[in-house]
Amino acid sequence: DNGIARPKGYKVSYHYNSTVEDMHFGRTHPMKPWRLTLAKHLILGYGLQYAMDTHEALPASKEQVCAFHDPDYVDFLSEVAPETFDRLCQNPKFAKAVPPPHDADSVYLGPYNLSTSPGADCPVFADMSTYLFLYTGATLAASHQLTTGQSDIAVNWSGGLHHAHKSEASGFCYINDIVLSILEMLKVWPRVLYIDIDVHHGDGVEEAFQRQPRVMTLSFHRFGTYDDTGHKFFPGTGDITDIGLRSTHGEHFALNVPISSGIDDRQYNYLFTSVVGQAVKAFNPSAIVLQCGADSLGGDRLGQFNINIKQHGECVRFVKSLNVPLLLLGGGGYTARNVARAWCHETALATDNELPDAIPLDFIPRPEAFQGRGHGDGKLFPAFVRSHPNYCSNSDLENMVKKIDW
Ligand code: ZLM
Ligand code: CA
Ligand code: ZN
Repeated sequence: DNGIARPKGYKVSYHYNSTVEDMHFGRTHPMKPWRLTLAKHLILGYGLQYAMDTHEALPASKEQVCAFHDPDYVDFLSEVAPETFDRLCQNPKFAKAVPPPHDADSVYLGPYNLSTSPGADCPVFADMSTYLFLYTGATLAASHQLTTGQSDIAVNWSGGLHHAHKSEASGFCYINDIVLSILEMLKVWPRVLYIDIDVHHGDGVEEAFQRQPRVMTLSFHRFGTYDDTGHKFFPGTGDITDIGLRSTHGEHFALNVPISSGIDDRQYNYLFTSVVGQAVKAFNPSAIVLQCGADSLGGDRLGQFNINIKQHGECVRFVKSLNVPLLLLGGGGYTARNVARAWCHETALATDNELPDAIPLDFIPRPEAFQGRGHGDGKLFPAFVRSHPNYCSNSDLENMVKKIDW
């Protein structure tokens, strides 16, 4: 008996298709879908499948994806593969989407910001269409569970790809499954709150709903320039002054919390609870979508925060305590073993289970991924070495919360 139980009085559904794990963006590309394999191993190793209904996801249809995306872009995504890319680029329907040559990196960019060059953010890789339509199908199935009242919390760790635009891929994101799920929710609920704790700004979701007062978007993210290069942290948008378009009544429906590198648990918790608390009070959401990007964790390959797994989870706990239908999605996360830890812990929180710190190493296929110094010593909540100097002063954070108050 592993002590794992179903939550009392509410239902959790888990949406996933293991096929996504086998995808490769490229050998050294930071996005590693096999982080989802590690997450699955921990979730099954701890026995959390007994606490929720697990659903095998089916691919989204082209029609479903066209609810937000441009139909030509969707055609391109459904047909593209490394072998078909050059031929598709010759098709006049797609030729118009080719951007001017990009000089920042010496990477050739094709239509829709896609590229077969391995150095690109959004490469064309083998079986890419399968991957895209599956993570989207899982998010749509999860939101369907919520809108039909069959689940109170629905989870898809393979989704949460917040940078994709209507007719352009961006920042490892091709189909914006978040926008598609919110559009479904708007069919049954008056107001949807979107919260994004990925270390990057949730620009694609914010942009899609800038004229929709029934959706409030709120992103916490690293903002500013790198010390060494002076380049902007991706995507460069989401300053505190970015509040979306104002309605005729003067209200605004986008909130952004730009953060410097090195923020610690206590500071992040202060920002999150203050700002989310205010947003919920003012907006009174009927449902919430929480993008749980794990690149905000300390030790992430791309992120620059010092957040521990417990604090990342506290954001989920806080949002769950608001007791409205909740969609939990993944997103970024580039140190695979920690992504797996965070999303396993958050699956436990969703189902009201508390997990022991000692990972059940005998019950997982690849225990070495979580063992040894530097890999977290077999613990679910290892202490991260504080890897980034903290540039966040308490007074700056307090002033930011005051500015956001309305
Ligand atoms: N170059 N390879 C977060 C999306 C972050 C834009 C600078 C491409 C990388 C990165 C790609 C193998 C989410 C930018 C970067 C290099 C223009 C970003 C391929 C390393 C590699 O080694 C790499 C050769 C690659 C990409 C690093 N790209 C780091 N940061 C960002 C996008 C997505 O977490 O928010 C949600 C899933 N892109 O900074 C450049 C400006 C492209
Ligand atoms: Ca964010
Ligand atoms: Zn990110």
